[in-house]
Amino acid sequence: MKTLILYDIPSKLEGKYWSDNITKSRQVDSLFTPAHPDITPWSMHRFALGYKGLPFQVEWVELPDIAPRMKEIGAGKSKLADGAEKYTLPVLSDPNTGALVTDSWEIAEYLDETYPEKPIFSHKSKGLIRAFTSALINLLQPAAIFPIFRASQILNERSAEYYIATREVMFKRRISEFSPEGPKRDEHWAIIERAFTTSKEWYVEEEGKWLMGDVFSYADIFTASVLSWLSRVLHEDEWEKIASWHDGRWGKLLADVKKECNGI
Ligand SMILES: N[C@@H](CCC(=O)N[C@@H](CS)C(=O)NCC(=O)O)C(=O)O
Repeated sequence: MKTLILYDIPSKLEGKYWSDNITKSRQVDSLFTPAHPDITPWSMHRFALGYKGLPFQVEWVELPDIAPRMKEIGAGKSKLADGAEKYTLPVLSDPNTGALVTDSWEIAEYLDETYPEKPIFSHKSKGLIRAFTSALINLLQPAAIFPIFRASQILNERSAEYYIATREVMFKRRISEFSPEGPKRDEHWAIIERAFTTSKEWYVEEEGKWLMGDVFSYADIFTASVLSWLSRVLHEDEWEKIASWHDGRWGKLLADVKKECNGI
């Protein structure tokens, strides 16, 4: 089997990946106002590839190089919330089939259809999982600007410059005003905590560590991707706080998903 290629954006962090900036796949775009970027915890692809045991390598592309590089390889654009189209990552190239897939949700669907052996959308759950991912993102969306602010601090210089400039336009404010310490930051924390409290209520509906009880699915990959993103971009003490909520549930879920996905 030939190695799949995942195009991803590097960071200064060890291992480079940070995934998840807040951008989200097509299925939730329509729920967002253009002023707010959506959430795409990209680790989802790493997790999905790892879960299925597919060999892959990452080609790192700095943010300002995404459009020229994607044009060069012939990748498609993503549709944004406002209907505009833009070259974005992640993009997956599969030399086994010749497929070149843009957009997180499309990548997840492609992987499950092409490599069905260990399904991530079993029991005809795709529609429900899509609704779940939208719901989770919408809970977090109003606080996304806080991790976005932190993400600007972990990118390599060229990407950081591009990211700050484009996100300042997107949010119509200076980066220093994204999540200033004090009441604004506290509000962001309260939103994040509420989002995870609601998620916990969804998770405890079934017995077992996964959202679907004993059945591992893309829903868990997605939740873990959000957690992975937070764990990468936030400061250590900030991530520790989230990891410890609800008796350590979120730190444990991330560790469990990583294990399930062969250590990815
Ligand atoms: N709907 C796409 C959105 C992906 C997305 O927005 N990616 C951002 C990551 S920062 C991107 O590549 N942005 C390019 C840019 O800002 O120019 C998906 O879910 O894959």
